[in-house]
Amino acid sequence: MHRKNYIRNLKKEIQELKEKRNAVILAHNYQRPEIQDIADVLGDSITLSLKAKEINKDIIVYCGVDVQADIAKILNPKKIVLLPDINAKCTMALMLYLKDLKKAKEKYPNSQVLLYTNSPIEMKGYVDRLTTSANIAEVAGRMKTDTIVWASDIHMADYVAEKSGKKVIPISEEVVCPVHNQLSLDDLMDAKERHLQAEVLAHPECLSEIRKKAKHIASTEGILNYCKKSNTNEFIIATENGLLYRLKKEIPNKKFYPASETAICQPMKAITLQRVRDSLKEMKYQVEIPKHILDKAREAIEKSGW
Ligand code: CIZ
Ligand code: SF4
Repeated sequence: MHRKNYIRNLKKEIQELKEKRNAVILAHNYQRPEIQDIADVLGDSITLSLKAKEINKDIIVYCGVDVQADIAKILNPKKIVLLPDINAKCTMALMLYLKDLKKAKEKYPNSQVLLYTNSPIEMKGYVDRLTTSANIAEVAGRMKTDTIVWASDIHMADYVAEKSGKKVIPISEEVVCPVHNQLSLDDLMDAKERHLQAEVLAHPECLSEIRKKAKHIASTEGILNYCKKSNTNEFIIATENGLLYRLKKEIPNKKFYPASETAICQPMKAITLQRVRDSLKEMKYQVEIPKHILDKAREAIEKSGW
């Protein structure tokens, strides 16, 4: 079959199955263009999961990585949440271990633990507070402690310290998002030389030397909103490059350039049209979270104020 027909048929099948199952498709801003095109809602993890609460559908198809689909389930416990590909696992979350978190907590008994959403489910059932990239400053700032044990990316640990003025102790010096960690200052300076008028916008997972060059630091949704409102017409985007598709589509009169051509998250791209179709057809892979973890994680989210 001609490729165009194949894709058109797949999209039609997805649409029909979506209606039959009474489902909504959520897609993270790092998803492939064709997945962004079929999504009912696009966004960062907090936008997607909070919007899903307001949508009266039985099933959520979560196009993103496993650890973000967990948040959708925690906030929508009565709905069925489907992750279309079991291999869509955040590489950074795979570097995190509950035993390292417990060790840090023992070493700093007066601390509170702050966890980033991209983390294993058993850790979400253990912590005091949970944050996404969109609300770090607020959540960290509201914590009634001077010492935060930070259970995630070391570059974000620096960012949390800068934003909150608190002592931030990462549970391991080795945890990074490989996609943002490989985005070098050399790459960024090359992009700046090619696009002299462009403003740099960066994600908090970037190295501090990249963040220092940025006009604005925000989650992917924050970057999109900033570009919509700004009087500037050209931007260099320092994050995973899936976001550029959405920026170009929703803001066609402005120009967007990647800070690095190689900032691509493979697990995010594991979700394909075929996987979404199969997911709706076979009701797989359902996100299941033990009740005690789900309750504890929801409590941490409520205490965090989102
Ligand atoms: O969309 C973002 O900013 C990322 C990468 C994480 C999140 O919080 O969804
Ligand atoms: Fe995980 Fe990094 Fe991919 Fe985000 S970009 S899903 S933090 S590996």
